[in-house]
Amino acid sequence: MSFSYRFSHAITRKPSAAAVGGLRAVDTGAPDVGLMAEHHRAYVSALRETGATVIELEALPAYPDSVFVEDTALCLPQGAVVMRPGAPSRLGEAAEMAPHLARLYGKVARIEGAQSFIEGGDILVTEREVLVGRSARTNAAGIAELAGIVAQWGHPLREVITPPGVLHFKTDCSLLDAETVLATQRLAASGCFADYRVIEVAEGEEACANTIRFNDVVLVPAGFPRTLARLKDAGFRVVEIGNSECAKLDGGMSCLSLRFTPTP
Ligand code: CIR
Repeated sequence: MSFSYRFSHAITRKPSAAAVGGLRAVDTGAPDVGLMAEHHRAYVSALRETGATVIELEALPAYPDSVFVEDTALCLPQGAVVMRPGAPSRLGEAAEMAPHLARLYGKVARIEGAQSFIEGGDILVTEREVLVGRSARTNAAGIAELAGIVAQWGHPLREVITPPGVLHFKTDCSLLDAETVLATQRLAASGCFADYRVIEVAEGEEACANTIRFNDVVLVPAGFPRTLARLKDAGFRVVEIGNSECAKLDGGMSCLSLRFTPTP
């Protein structure tokens, strides 16, 4: 099947000038939005080169973090679930995404509880399960709601822990194929990938853990040569994409797209 890394579609959203005000754990300076847009164009081209249809949504200046579309939804072959981001400034981004997904899937499910919070960055979909990390953005109520929805579609959900101080579960890991994940040493040590083959990012290159396997390529942030070599040695076709500006907002490769194959 390989629904967890082969996709017909992706949705991205262009960055806006408002990205300078995006959320960040540590302020390392404002992102250069011109350079961010250049990196974003390279990202979209790399997705398109795999043969996928990429729907590029217009920038949403009212939401400084809206380039990070992954957090607004979970897309599975059977349906899409609109999230409830735990960051108050990002809640409205999910509502902005819903009609686009409804058009592609016919309808969407939603996380609705007033106390339920969950962001797509905390969700790793593999061929056999949906892993969700509890984090500062994703709580037990949000995870329980999602579990009920995806169970109806035949996907077991396993709750895991996002390492303390790490924004999202997938800040520290990514899926490479049906059996293999790329992970930081700190996340791998938690044991959550005991049933998978793990390739660890090189020490000091933790910011390279967030990649995406998209059809035949793995998109990785540029500037992490030792991890890049590990991926190549393991046989993956790797494309490097500049991420210096999104990194200032704690964003990486997965955050910049929703990836899916809708079956209306
Ligand atoms: C935020 O803090 O929400 C954004 N500045 C970064 C979101 C990154 N998204 C992701 O990892 N899925």
